[in-house]
Amino acid sequence: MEYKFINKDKIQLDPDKMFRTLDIDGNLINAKYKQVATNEEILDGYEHMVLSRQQDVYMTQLQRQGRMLTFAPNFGEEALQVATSMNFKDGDWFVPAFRSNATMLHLGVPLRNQLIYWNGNENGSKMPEGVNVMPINIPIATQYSHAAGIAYGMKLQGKKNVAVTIIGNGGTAEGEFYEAINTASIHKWPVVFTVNNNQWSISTPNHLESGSETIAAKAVAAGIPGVRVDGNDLLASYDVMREAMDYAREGNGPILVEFITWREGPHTTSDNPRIYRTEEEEKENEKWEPFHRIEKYMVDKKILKKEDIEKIKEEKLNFVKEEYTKSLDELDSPIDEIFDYTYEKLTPELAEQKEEAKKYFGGNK
Ligand SMILES: Cc1ncc(C[n+]2csc(CCOP(=O)(O)OP(=O)(O)O)c2C)c(N)n1
Repeated sequence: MEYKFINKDKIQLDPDKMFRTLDIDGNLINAKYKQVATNEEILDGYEHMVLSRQQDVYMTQLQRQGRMLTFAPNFGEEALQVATSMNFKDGDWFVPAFRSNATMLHLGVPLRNQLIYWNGNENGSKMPEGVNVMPINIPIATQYSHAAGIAYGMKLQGKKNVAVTIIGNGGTAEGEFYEAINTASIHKWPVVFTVNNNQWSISTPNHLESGSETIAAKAVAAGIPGVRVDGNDLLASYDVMREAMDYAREGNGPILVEFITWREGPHTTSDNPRIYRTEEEEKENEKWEPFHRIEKYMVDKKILKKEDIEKIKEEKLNFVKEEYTKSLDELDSPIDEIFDYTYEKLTPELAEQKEEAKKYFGGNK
């Protein structure tokens, strides 16, 4: 098979280069661009971008009012996330980071699960049957080993499936990042390792996390392809992910995809970016944000009517509000659940703590 984006000998080392289809206003850079995704896929992907955005908007309000716990918003990273899920086939697996909301929604994780999870109840991590998404894992870069392990398992079973995972640019400074890409490369496990290079790791800028100029360059060490793409460009990200997943699916081994993006919001709701970056810098980078670019393209191609944009936003926001109200009925869980799943039999110390907690909270809740 001929690959357009993947070339093992040409890992993208140049920080000025990345694959891109739409310019800053959403016009096609190359008029001859041939759309790979179908119109239906693009519309569905876009609607999930809006849903994720509205979820972040509403959850931020709730958090400020003390009705939601600390969470990691996805502002500005919706396109690369949906471009990933748009390419999933039955049996593929996704291993999320803590900033993977849009991908998870699009892969069928109910919104209510996420509302419950971020409000402190681990039951939100129980995925419905048939949804191949692992629970959110907070320790950085562990996602890469988990995805590599899943891919290994699928290869042993002779399945034609891939595991896809994502971590932040800061995560690529962890030893686990290198261990996972190296081991998967040696054994040619079908895994697509992706990175949301949003330029920040909380308050640390990327140049203080990475000695290499691009994240894709880190693929050199593992002997795998490393591709850079504009993560705010839905079409370019979709096309690259399509090829990357095909590449892994066809038995060529792993690949590293670096999505270039910009974290529009705070790291989490307990972070204040104004302390370490300026408003001017934010405005400059937000000119490349994902929504206006794909909206312009879709309107030009008659995939979306301009007057429907506000309608879709309103509809998604109402859905988020309704789901939040319903999630409140599912928030409480018995004390036992906090203790019961780590060991088959509780240790004496934990048994004592459980009794104490039950006494303290006066019953089962
Ligand atoms: C192993 C580990 N070390 C430290 C942390 C604390 N921590 C949480 S998020 C974060 C920064 C992550 O930055 P990056 O990997 O760039 O991802 P982003 O949050 O930008 O998506 C840190 C240091 C953690 N969760 N896990």
